[in-house]
Amino acid sequence: MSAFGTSLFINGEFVAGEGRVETVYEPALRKPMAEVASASKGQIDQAVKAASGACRDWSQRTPRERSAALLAIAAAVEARAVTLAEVESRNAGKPLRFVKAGELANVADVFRYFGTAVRNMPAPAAGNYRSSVLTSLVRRDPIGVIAQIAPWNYPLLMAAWKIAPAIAAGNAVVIKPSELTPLSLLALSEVFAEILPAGVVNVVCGSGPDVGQALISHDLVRMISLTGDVRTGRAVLQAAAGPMIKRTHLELGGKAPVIVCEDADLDKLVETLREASFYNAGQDCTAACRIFAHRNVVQALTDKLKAMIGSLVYGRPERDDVEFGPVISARQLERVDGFVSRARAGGCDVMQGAPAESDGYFFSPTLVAAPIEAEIVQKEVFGPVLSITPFADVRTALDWANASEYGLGSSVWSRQTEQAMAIANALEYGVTWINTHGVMATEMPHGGMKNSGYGSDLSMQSLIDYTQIRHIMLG
Ligand code: TXE
Repeated sequence: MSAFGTSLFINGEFVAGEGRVETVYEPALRKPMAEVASASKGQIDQAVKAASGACRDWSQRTPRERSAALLAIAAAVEARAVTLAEVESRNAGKPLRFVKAGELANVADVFRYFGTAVRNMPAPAAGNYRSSVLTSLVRRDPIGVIAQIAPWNYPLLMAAWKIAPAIAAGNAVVIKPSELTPLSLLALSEVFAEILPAGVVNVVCGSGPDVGQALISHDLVRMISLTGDVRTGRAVLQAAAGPMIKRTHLELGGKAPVIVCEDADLDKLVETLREASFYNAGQDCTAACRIFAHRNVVQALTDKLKAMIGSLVYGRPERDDVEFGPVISARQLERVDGFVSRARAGGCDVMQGAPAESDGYFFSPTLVAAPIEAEIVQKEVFGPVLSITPFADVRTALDWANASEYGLGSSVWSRQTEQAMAIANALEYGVTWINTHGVMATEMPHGGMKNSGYGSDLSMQSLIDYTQIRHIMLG
């Protein structure tokens, strides 16, 4: 049975939600796209119990068997890439050509990578550390039921980042997509229904405070993984400190600084920022959103950025010439507009690209020249907005970057490798790029520091994060 738009996926079956009905919008049109009935409290309980039951068998499967399932999911994603991309593009407002060629390929790659990685996890050591016993073994075991809360900016890709390592490691999951973008994960659940044993992956839809909160508070949940706002991260930590203590894995956004030294290649930088700042309408936790530029190059850089922003093409996601689409919702549009309006009212110089079409939640690409203390330089805007602030010496730029509450993505631009490396080493950020920005590799860890959270997505490290280390001593 098709899940699209109307169902939950619990214990291998598509079932109608018994909770509140949420209208899901198409942001490029400001129009409803589907009605999705949320999970009731009883259905959340059923999903968690289904995961708990499925875990008993799934956790005992060999890496080879689990790997085969993940590789089959990757192939099925590729076979359905066009349909999945169309759903994702309409619901999240992303240019269809990028979703087809980039994001869906990455979803398949993530399942394929973790399907391979789990067979390459080294067996932990055995040894003897006391004369009175025979040996000590270290095991890396699954944790159990993982509650996963996914965001709306990359609905399917973030779901893949969460589900693939968790099930590869032998856990079972109950995942809640964002109430704004549940449709692509419901469509992908048809693949889970065909390939995975019932209960290994369960999908419950609904709002954060309602369905999300009930899910993360459930006593059978052993770990909570979230990609979302800092405020939501705090709700997760509180739920984790309930009657049953839970592990947590948090990715809570960022405010990526771009430190531009006097000798930086400005043309390469501007070409990179075209995508690194504006892909997905800037709704990206590592988006290059605040430039700290040496005062001797700030004017030249501002001129080049203005020209680039003036040439950016944005609009309806099905057009094959657009670089980005609308922001996700009326609320996000209001939020982004609020930041820019307050910057303008506070005396910042605001430069914008082509005016936005009014039929969708579009926001014109924007450059704001602002002092370091301005709200727009300090807070996560999550829209197609870039700020630029001059500095006199690199030490100041480094101090500004490290004073941030966030610590996820950052980049350094300099032709002198030693200078760039010294700055990169001193940055308190989980990811630092040198002379590039925003490039990801499935094999490399992605995660933050400070209010950006902790725990790694992608890489062998993520697989390790979804396991529990155990010691068994043989007397
Ligand atoms: O996030 P929420 P919002 C940042 C970004 C954005 C801001 C607000 O700055 O402008 O957050 O976005 C679920 N228990 N990021 O309000 O609410 C929610 O249903 C359990 C950065 O939309 O955190 C959704 O599934 N779940 C970010 C998910 O949390 C709860 C991605 C994320 O939405 C919950 C998204 C609760 N009490 C926003 N409350 C990134 N790190 O990339 C909410 N949720």
